[in-house]
Amino acid sequence: QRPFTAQDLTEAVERMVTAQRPERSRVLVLDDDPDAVRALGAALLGEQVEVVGQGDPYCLVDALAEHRPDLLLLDVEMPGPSGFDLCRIVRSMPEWRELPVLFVTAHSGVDFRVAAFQAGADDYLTKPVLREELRARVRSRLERARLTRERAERDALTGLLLRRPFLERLRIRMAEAQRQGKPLALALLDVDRFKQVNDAHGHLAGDRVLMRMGRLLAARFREEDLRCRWGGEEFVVALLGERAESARDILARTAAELGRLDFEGDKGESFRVTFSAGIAVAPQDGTDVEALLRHADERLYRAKANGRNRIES
Ligand code: GH3
Ligand code: MG
Ligand code: MG
Ligand code: MG
Ligand code: MG
Repeated sequence: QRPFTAQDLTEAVERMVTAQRPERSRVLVLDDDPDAVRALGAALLGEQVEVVGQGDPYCLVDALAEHRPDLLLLDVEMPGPSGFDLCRIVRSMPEWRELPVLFVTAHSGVDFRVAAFQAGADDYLTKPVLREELRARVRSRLERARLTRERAERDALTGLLLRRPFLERLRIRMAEAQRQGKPLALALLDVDRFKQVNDAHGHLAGDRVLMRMGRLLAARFREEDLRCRWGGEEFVVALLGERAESARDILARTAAELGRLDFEGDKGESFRVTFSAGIAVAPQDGTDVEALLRHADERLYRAKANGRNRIES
């Protein structure tokens, strides 16, 4: 065992801080009045947001591309296109269709408010804006948007990460592991003879197996282990550091646990399932995602060829 160093402590504290600190969101304020932009920025001071101002309504599309905001505060009366026109444009852009848009305007008439929502607004505030109310509304919109994004990254059946968000996180994790000189294990899991499970016991029973796999991977692995539904009845797990060394044991325990479960088929019959897995480890098997996946896949193939219900590493 290596002694615990000051560097370890710094890293541990950093991890705690980053884990607690939600990612800073970006708010774009579009208002032709610079004082209004400044006032909104000041009102949001101290929130976990970065505020970017834009005074020219013709620059909205460019500003979206440049700043990639999580929320838009929009004025109504501007020279050129009105805030309503701009909101309709935002709603017509596939990439920004779901961007939270809050109108902030001096107009308080009901016709204006109705027009705002017809243009696609999410919320409407009148100037002078009450600071606490603005903060509360912005916070609530951002939180909602974050949950929507999070759900979009996960598979509905198993609750595990989808392939793309998984790969994004994995690339970051691999670079980290390499920098810190830590190993990283990648395991590819594939349910054995799953087509037969569906054929013999019904698709719904098959779905229940996949759901159970998702729960098992969620329970037996840690959030930082990155668990993904790769597709169909295939899953990928990435384990970092000391857990990479014991990846095989962890997977063997998971396999044993799955093997003990009784599933119910569509005629009330009970059945059991197994999986096969291939493990590849960085840096021995390579230091990029593609190399690891290739090795893990070869070993998974070997596990299948050698009779299934096996883990090859
Ligand atoms: P092997 O042991 O070689 O992996 O055989 P297998 O039958 O598991 O492999 P194969 O790739 O031939 O079949 C996978 C099956 O998984 C085929 C497909 O219909 C089924 N499948 C994929 N996604 C789902 C799903 O979401 N639900 C259910 N019930 N079945 C699925
Ligand atoms: Mg104005
Ligand atoms: Mg398969
Ligand atoms: Mg299979
Ligand atoms: Mg197959």
